[in-house]
Amino acid sequence: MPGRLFNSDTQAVFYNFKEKPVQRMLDFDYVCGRQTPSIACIVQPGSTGGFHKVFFGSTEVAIPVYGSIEEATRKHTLADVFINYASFRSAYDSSMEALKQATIRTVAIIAEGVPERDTKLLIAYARANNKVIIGPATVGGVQAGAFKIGDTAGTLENIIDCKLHRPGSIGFVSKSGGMSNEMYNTLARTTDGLFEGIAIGGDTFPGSTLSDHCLRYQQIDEVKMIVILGELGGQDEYGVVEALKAGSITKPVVAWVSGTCAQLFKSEVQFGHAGARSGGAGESAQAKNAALKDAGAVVPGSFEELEAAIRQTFQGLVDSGKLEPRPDKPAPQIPQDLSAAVAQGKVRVPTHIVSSICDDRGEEPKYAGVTMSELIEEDYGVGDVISLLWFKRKLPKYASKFIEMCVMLCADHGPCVSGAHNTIVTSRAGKDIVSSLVSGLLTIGPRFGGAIDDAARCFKDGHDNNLTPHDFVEGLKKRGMRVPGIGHRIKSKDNRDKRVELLQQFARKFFPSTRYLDYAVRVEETTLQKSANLVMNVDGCIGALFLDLLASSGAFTKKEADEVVQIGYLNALFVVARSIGLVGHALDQKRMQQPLYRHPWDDVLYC
Ligand code: Q5B
Repeated sequence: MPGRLFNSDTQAVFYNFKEKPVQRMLDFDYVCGRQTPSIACIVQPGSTGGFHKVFFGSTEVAIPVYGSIEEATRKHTLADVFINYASFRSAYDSSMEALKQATIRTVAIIAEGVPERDTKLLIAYARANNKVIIGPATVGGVQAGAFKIGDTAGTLENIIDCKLHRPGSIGFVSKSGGMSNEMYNTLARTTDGLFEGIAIGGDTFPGSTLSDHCLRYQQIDEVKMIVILGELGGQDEYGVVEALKAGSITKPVVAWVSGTCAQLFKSEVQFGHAGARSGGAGESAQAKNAALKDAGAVVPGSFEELEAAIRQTFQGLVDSGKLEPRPDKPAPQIPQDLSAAVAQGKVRVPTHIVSSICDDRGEEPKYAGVTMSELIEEDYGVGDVISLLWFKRKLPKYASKFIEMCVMLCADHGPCVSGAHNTIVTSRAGKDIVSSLVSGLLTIGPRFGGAIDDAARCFKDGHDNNLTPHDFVEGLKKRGMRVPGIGHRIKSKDNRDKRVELLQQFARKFFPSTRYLDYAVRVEETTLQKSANLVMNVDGCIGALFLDLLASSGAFTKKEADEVVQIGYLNALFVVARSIGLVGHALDQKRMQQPLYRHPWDDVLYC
């Protein structure tokens, strides 16, 4: 196994994008003073490429993203570490593929639960090809001041507290990732800090062993002392024992094997890690601690005494002149993420959007303060939902019923009207439902379906200014305007629009007042004298009745009612309603597999 795995130029291929560990690696780089980010590229299986933006200090950098390991390693030949965040299901395939890349020397496998058989195959390949596996089931490792794998050592505050932004003199290896964090802290308090730390992972068959890393530390000059944290279960610690006895490790070793409490249990105990199981006597923490002590390691009497043992051993090296403590250096301040600073109330940021109708932040969304549960429990209808989201209030029952009637009665008017025609042609051109719907909706305007707002404005103006219907009609004519809400292509004096009749009947029965409708009817009497098809149409009827609703329901102030008319809410009723029919027409054409529409030549006057 090679001695040194990392330095301050080491770069990694990060497999299976995970935002937090990627950003944490780059934050570590920044506090270490690295010149280049430690992640050369990201492999996102199946991706078509692109970039991922991350902070490198206070500026952003773009890290290339590739869809395959082969492409990533071909394009980033200097990246020799592969950090594998694949799940336990795919960790074997991706790790093996990475090991087979000539440029990759070290593979860190984060996943827990990788089948032991798979791990053994990976180990065999790695050993045969002089490559290093860290893990599976590991948090990774760190070379202080140089390179860090994924989430190792936790938050930036912890990293700085543990002095990991600059190198110390201790080589550390443990099985547990969580305990390695604990030990980095201990080492920062008792020594000049960590040089390199590796968590080999808690599986029964780790990709690299405690002794593998101790033997590496033996080769690294900057490592002056080795600290080992083993655990009960397995034989791994005996590799260190052998190396000590054989003289392959000559640097001072302080070791502790945790799990001594297993003896207090009557039956076999399984701790958190797959490999942490009290098996035969030789696998107990007591046996391994004794063997390590016997081989020359400093082994304290309990975990509580480990800190003192490390401190004394380190001090002994300093006192004997074998170790000159590495200097501390202040870590650069890293800018705080905006979201974290906002959460802590440290900064305030102006919002870019103001919204007042729907709040989706709580347990359940609210429409104008009414929860989804209330909508269902209290039997709200579509008219109530429109009232809440458009008018921000609950209207009287008759008013929301009226809105629902408008939606129902305007939902469709056959295939020949402008909107349906467009939708049918679009659907037959092979376009999707949304495109077909939208092409129909785009015909809604002053002549077709979109005359409701103008009808309301004009009838309000005529009524409120006491214009006689005659003066009202003639006044618009003088301005070259048609009366909005009057006239229909097929409806006439003797063929009234049933929709208009139904709406009028309802309003006369339930509305407190229908004075605007009455005015519109008198206008209609005037226009019908001109031509039989100048009837009040559905747009005109809805426009006039909405004026009555706004004025007489008691739900709106005069100012609010004027605003509704001025902004123009009411064409939207036709839009909502007719969307139902247009979707129906689009689906109808597809269901019947209608071919591309082409208008016949003989129906066109070529001039
Ligand atoms: N004249 C609707 O016109 C239509 C006049 C008028 C004074 C008028 C026309 C109009 C105002 C807009 C309006 C909503 C274009 C209609 C709807 C939904 C629908 C549709 C469906 C559905 C029909 C003949 C003569 C001319 C004109 C005069 C016509 N309208 N004068 N005020 N309002 N109305 N739109 O039949 O002297 O010969 O030049 O613009 O309210 O869209 O079902 O089909 O549910 O889908 O084509 O109900 O009324 O009449 O244009 O040949 O005019 O009457 O000035 O006089 P027509 P034109 P002159 S509801």
